[in-house]
Amino acid sequence: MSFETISVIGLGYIGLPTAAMFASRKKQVIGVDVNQDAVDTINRGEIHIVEPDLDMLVSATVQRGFLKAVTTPEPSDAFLIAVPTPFKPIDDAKIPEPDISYIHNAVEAIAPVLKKGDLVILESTSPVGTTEKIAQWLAKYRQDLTFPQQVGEGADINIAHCPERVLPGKVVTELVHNDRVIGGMTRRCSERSVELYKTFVMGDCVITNARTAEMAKLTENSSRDVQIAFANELSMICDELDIDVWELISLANRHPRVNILQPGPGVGGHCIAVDPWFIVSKTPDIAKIIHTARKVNDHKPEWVIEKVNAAIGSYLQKHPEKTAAEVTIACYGLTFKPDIDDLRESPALDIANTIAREHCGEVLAIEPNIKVLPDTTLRLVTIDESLSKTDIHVMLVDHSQFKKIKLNDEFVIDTKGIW
Ligand code: SAJ
Repeated sequence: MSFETISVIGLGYIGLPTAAMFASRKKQVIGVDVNQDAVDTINRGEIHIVEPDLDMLVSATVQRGFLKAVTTPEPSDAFLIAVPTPFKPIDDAKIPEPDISYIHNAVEAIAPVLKKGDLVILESTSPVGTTEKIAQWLAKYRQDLTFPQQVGEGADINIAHCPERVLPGKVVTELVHNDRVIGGMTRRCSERSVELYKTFVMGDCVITNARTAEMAKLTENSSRDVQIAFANELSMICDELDIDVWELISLANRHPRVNILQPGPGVGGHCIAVDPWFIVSKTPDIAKIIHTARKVNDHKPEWVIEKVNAAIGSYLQKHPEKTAAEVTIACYGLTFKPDIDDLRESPALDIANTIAREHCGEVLAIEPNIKVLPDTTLRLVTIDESLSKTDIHVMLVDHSQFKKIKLNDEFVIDTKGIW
């Protein structure tokens, strides 16, 4: 049986582009989201997130009648779950625990409309064992249907984990061209999933089991986190030893088997700073490197703030006629990485907010990708205004606009090495 109607549960950074991609291949796509505003926006052919080329895709598919958004699931041949999997609020002493309640809610919502032959795919990054949990929850809600854990290959409902792996800012291209890991609970579950993704995926669809697929996704992001932690640790060591870390890394990377990533103000976003905890919380006694990398990356913003405080001290020593209240600090960039508008888990935003809270003088923010700042005392200014009045410049995100700035000032903290 082929897939005529496909539902995508969760219309965020992954769900909406995925829904639009299926719709662009002339599938009937039903996007489901609990956020009525997002649903209304999409049904007008507009988008509520920023992602290159997504606006055209959504507008065209809605206009042609292939994509619609609703708040309650409707019957479909396949259901893709792409809801957030954050971690629970923690007290400092503990390891953050994943929060899979959004997945549970999504499963509860689709259960009543499931029918024999349907495929359920978990796309959200999830702790190992979540796909099996979904199967158990569904079996509890729908005792009239059979599931892979009960009958194996011949189950009424097929279930798989196919983690999303696309890079924010390049989602539309990467959805089509990246390889996909397909972790079915049975061979049949995997084969049905490959059939579905082959609607638009040009990369390879590589089959494994659900647990390995869950771990593959967590491993990819943890590997990057560990590599960035190495770069961040080097940057702090080099500062202590008076060595230019950027020059050091470019020299070391000339070795044919060395490829060190770039240090920065810390690691942000909703993936790399979160997913490694899903491994650490499951295997806390074994996941030592992954845990330490998280701690190194999470510590980096504090280190940057210490550098800013030291710079204020040096500035006042050099300008004894001034008081701290007369020192203006500018923070360049607030998003979690360059050339996007996403502030989630952004170390740059945390650093800028902390400086604004602790410094008695003026703190400016320059963020070309954001028009209105969320709850903060920072004042958004243009690059020109900042250059005309700032005493201490703090480079936090290497947006393309900032690379053109030529600074001759003495008091510069450049966490990205672009000046
Ligand atoms: N960063 C550095 N130094 C570097 C590279 C990145 O400090 O050399 C920082 C960035 O500034 C940012 C954070 O790391 O704060 C994460 O940025 P990123 O570009 O590495 O990754 P994300 O979070 O945008 O997307 C990642 C991707 N995963 C991998 O590259 C292994 C993407 O493919 C995943 O789909 C995505 O996570 C996800 O949704 O899980």
